[in-house]
Amino acid sequence: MTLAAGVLEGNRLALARLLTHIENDTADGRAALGELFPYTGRAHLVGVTGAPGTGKSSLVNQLARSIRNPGGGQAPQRVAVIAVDPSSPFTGGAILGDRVRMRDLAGDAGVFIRSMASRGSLGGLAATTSGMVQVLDAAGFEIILVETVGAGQAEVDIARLAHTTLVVEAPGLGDEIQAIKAGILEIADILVVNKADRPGVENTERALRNMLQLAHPVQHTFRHHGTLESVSSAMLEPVKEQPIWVPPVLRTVATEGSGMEQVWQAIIQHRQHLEASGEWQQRERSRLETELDGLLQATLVSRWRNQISAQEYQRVIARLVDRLISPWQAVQALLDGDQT
Ligand SMILES: Nc1nc2c(ncn2[C@@H]2O[C@H](COP(=O)(O)OP(=O)(O)OP(=O)(O)O)[C@@H](O)[C@H]2O)c(=O)[nH]1
Ligand SMILES: [Mg+2]
Repeated sequence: MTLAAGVLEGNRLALARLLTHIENDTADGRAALGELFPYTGRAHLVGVTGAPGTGKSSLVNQLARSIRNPGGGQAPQRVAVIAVDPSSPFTGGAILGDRVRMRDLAGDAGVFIRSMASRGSLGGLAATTSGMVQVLDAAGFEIILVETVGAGQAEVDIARLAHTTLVVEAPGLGDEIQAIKAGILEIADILVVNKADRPGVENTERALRNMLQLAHPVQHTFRHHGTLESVSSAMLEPVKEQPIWVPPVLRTVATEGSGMEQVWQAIIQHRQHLEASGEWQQRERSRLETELDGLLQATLVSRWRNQISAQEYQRVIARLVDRLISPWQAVQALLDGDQT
């Protein structure tokens, strides 16, 4: 039986092994992705990002528990967690978080947790994460939580991958300022102020709400050819009266598990909003477009690098460094063998 067939049957060992193939970007892994792709497109991808140490791992852990034990007689959804680059050099907290998570949720067949450190594959972190998400989606996990440490570009990449993006802040880190710098509000669908047991929570919350008020009545963010763009909603309104999603600001104490039900409900509401507004389809399309674009670029560059000799490459760089040719001329020389 192929690994892909094993995954479709719900075999956890096959799932774990296939994820390793994806992480290492093997030929078998790519073949399996081809087999599984028709079974994808059902999962709700939730990105969880934010500054180091804000409590993302703790939150994801508690959220997974909440999802597995929903109130009001709802059927629990199957949840998978991918922790990207868990060995944060800043806090080291995530490794501990991972262990705690394992222990809490171990033995529940409706939960699957995977850490991912490698980012060496073709197409980089985004391609690997996206492949893993496809495998978990095909395996029948309905909610896939992807935790990344916010460091600029990674946050934006996750937002492009996810249907719903949670940005986690914590009081007292000067995060309000960081948020503006990173343009984090642009990508946040739900804002979580974690560590609400700490002093300064009101300030953080107020700062976020103020920024949202500035941002939301006049701005509408959408994805166009994989890039985030925003236009004034006045420009959109004549075209179509679209319900606008204003990101809620929610308090949590992840270490105690408080506020989780509200976060989970907000995630469900966001999905309903995406479906009702037609944005779900738009995001699906731009997600796939972005992925294709990334893979295409990586593949073309790597193909081209394979056919040019290292010697030739070094020769052009030497000429560039000596300022005999400009960067554009260097590109031309490498692509067209132009002997400028
Ligand atoms: N007081 C308090 N501490 C918390 C809360 N949530 C998490 N912590 C603590 O904050 C530290 C970091 O938590 P993590 O969950 O590892 O944070 P993280 O954002 O995943 O960290 P990185 O992945 O390293 O960026 C740990 O010591 C947690 O116990 C909270 O709500 N209140
Ligand atoms: Mg973490």
